[in-house]
Amino acid sequence: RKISVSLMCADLLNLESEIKLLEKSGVDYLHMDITDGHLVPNLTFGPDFVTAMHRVSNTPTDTHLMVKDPALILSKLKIRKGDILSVHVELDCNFAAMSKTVRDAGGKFGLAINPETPIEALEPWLAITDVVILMLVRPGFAGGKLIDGILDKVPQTRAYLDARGHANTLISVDGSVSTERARLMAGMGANIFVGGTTAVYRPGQPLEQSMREFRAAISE
Ligand code: S6P
Ligand code: MG
Repeated sequence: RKISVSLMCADLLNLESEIKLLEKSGVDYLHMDITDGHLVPNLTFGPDFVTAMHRVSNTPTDTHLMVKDPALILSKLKIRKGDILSVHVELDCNFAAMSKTVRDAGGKFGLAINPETPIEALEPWLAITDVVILMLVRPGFAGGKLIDGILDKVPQTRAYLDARGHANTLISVDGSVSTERARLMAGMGANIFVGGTTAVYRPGQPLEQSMREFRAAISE
């Protein structure tokens, strides 16, 4: 099981030292939310930012594109071996071509799925998908509210994937993941846990301690 920390929740004016601190605390992925102000009403990071980050860190990036034209953004990103690149399944675009680009570079292709989207939307893309990101909040912002009952989607997705011969497809959970919810979802079959303001950047508690608690919760 892996921890992916959302950098939009870090101290944005000191990201290099924030990344170093996360690495010392055992982070597995750096989660980069890229938004365009259209698919979701927010602006966060862009592809040049990810490129700059790669100059100071070898930690795999877990890039989550919340944009209307993910192929355009992907064309501006360099995928490294082990990186994850995810796009939203609700979009009408050429997922097969994007998956091929990502996999050819040694990365993993992910499909992110909004709370209200049924998991059956994944059906046509199962063979080209390595990671399913289950959104537990409405996408776009850190500190969002957990959607009622959404945790049930974790075991449902696990069963859905297993039944279709995709037991190796990873499940990532994103949005309002607390240490306690992570513990529950680990037991339900989630593999990657995105930590933000809820689990990692907790007021009044050192990051190292939050990371230790987060790790312990998903390791049980
Ligand atoms: C939400 C985004 C997420 C957030 C994450 C932050 O649109 O895709 O990756 O960065 O949810 O964590 P938290 O604990 O503040 O929700
Ligand atoms: Mg995200």
